[in-house]
Amino acid sequence: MLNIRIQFLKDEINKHNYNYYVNDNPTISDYEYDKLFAELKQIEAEHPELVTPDSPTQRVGSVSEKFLPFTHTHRLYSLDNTYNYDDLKSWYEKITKEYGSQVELVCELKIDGLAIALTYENGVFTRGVTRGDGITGEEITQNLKTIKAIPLKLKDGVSLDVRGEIYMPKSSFEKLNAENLEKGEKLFANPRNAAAGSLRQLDSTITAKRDLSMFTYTLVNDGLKEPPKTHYDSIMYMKEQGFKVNPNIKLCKNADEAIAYCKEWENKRFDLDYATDGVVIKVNKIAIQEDLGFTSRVPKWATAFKFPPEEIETKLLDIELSVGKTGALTQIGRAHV
Ligand code: 0OW
Repeated sequence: MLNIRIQFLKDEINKHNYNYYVNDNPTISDYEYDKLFAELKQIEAEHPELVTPDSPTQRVGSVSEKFLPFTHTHRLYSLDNTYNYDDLKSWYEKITKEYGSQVELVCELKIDGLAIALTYENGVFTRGVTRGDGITGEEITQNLKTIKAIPLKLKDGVSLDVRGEIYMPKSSFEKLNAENLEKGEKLFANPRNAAAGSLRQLDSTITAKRDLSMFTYTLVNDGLKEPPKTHYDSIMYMKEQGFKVNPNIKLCKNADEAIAYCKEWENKRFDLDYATDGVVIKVNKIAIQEDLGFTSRVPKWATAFKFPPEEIETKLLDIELSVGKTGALTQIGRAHV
C-alpha cells in the first residue's frame, strides 16, 4: 500500500515539475504541489529505506568538500565561428560539394550559458559533469539535481547521455543582482557568469535557490537500439523522453534558409528571457556528419554564426583609485549593467 502511494507521489510530483519547468505550463496550484511534496517527505522520513535517487525530494541535497574530476566518455567539442553571411555560404558550399545541393541544416539559437554532460542509466539521472576543457570536467551531479528542467527519470528506461546548456533566465539574473546589490554582495556581470557561479557552489542548497534551467542539444545515441538518423529527430527524441529543448530550433533546407533564420533572430532574440550570442548551424543527416567528422577541436559539420556583440548601456557607479607597486595610480570604474 505504502509503496503504491509513494510511487504515485513521486510520479505525480515529477510530472508537475515537467509541466512547470520543461513545458512552462503548470497544471496544479503551488498549494496542491506543496501538499503532495510534504506528504512524500513525511513518508520518506518515516521510511528512509523507501527513498530512491529519482525521488523529487532528492533534488535539494548536500554540501560537498570539492568537485571531483571526471573524464567524458565522448568529448565535448567547441564550434568554429562565422561572422558574416558570405562566410556561412562558403562553409556550406565547402562541406556539401560532394553531397549534391540541398543538404538539410538544423538551426539552433546559441544559448549563452555553460555546457554540461548528463548521464542516464536505465532511465535514471546518475551523473552530471561540467564541460571543463571538453575532455575532463567536474562532477556536479548534486547541484544539477536541483535544476527542475533536468528530468530525474526518463519516459522509457533507456541508458543514454545528453549534452546541453545550463542558463539563468535574464529576469532571474536581474533579480539576483538587485538582491546582491541590496545586500552589498558582488554583482554578476552577465547571466552566464551568474549561472556558472551558481553551479560551482559546494553547497547545493545555494544552487537550489538560484533559478537555473537547461536546453539540451546533443544526444549521444550509441546505446540506443534504433539511433535517430537525423539531428532533428534526435532533438525530438530528447523532447519525447522529457528533456527541455529550445522551441525555436528550425529544420532548414539549405544555407539560404539558415541565413534567413539568423536575420530573423538577430534582433528578435532580445525579446527572449535567455541570453544568446549566435546561431549554431548543423548538418541534419547523421550519416553526413559522420562522413565529415571533426578537426582536433571542432566538428566540420557545424558552425556557430555569431551575432555582433550587443552594445549595452552601463551606469558608472564609482571610480576607485588603485595604487600600484611603483606608486602609479590606476582609475577603476565600477559600472552596473
Ligand atoms: N550553446 C549552444 C550550443 C548548441 C555542439 C555539438 C557539436 C559541437 C557543439 O546553444 N545549441 N549546440 C551545440 O552543439 N553546442 C552549443 O554550445 C557549445 C558548448 C561549448 C561550445 C559551444 O558553445
